[in-house]
Amino acid sequence: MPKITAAKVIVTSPGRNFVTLKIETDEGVYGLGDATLNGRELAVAAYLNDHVVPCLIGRDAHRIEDVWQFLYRGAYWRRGPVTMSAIAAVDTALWDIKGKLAGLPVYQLLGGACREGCMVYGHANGKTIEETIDNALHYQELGYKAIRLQSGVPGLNSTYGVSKDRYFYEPADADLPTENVWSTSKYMRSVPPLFDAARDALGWDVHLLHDVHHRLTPIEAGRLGRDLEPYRLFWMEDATPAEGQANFRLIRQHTTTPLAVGEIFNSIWDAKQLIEEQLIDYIRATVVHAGGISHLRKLASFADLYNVRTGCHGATDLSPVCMAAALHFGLSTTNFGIQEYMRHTEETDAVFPHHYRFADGLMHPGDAPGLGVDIDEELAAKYEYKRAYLPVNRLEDGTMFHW
Ligand code: GCO
Ligand code: MG
Repeated sequence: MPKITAAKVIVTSPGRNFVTLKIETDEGVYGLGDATLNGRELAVAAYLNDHVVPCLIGRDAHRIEDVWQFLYRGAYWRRGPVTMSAIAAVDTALWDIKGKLAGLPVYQLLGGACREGCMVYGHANGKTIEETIDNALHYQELGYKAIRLQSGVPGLNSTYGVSKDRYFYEPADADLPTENVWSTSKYMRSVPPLFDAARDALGWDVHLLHDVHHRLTPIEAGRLGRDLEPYRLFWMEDATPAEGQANFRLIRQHTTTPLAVGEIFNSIWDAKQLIEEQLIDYIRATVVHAGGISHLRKLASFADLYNVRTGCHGATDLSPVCMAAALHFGLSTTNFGIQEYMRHTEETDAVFPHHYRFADGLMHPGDAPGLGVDIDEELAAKYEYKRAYLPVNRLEDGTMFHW
């Protein structure tokens, strides 16, 4: 049996913070797992260092499910983003090790490819509709089959999803949280014209997506979904906060626009009712925040019974290690729907050399044994952790609101 001999937590900030777990074995093979929790990175690093790593030493690296259950049931305190990101990192690293020892890419261990590649969506955004459409046309030229559109809201200074950079959307950019101002009525008026213009400019062969970022009440979301029906969206994301899963019943009663939710979920229990009652069409939980490849597979199999497909979160705060894991998962999961893809900066790509590739709107994890992603530790050590927060949001009268 390959015995775990060491595990270390690597914190690096090549443009943004990442936490990576590296598990070593006595067979000379190591595995990597992403443990990044945006804006709360050091909590997971401490959880791993202080409470998980000591329990790993000496264990059989092949017993992925047993280790998962040990960390989940054994902690007594179940679920939660910190715990589940830590467990995810261990789980992902162990799949990486198993693949390397078997000489196979992880997707082969998960049942093999169900498709040629994973359809991904890119992010087009701009301060104005024109700028957003211009950006979307560029993605179309690059071969993307699906594009998410976010545009500035007239009358508001800054809007979620509208980046300072053409390719990289990075909201966690301040030493203390930036405060933004929000108006639901201004926002609601601004979205249908964006998609109207988008269909005129981009045609009907491209999938269009939009992220509401948990900012509407269920009835407001129902109205927006209905207003967007003529533009046939691929999905409307995070229409309302999903802690109360039954909230989605009301949205469903009012619109046929497909619904996606779950980037902040960390367990199958967060989505149970949403899936069983078919209140959503896509589940966005992903490898790093939802307990790793093992737990996500259970979630996807459950979702498959209810016609819900996957649409994993893939923003820049999910490291290339998570991206690779998500692609192995997506390639081998029958009810895969789409994968979010926000390109990482060159600095990040240099710290995490990887085999995954993009062509014609699809991504493939590559055929290197394991996950096919590595970490250049010497380079990683050059980028020191830098505290960075996500912004917060207030209504125009100063009331604290959802970000
Ligand atoms: C998305 C997300 C991100 C998150 C970010 C939080 O759809 O990609 O909403 O932009 O806000 O990943 O860390
Ligand atoms: Mg989102």
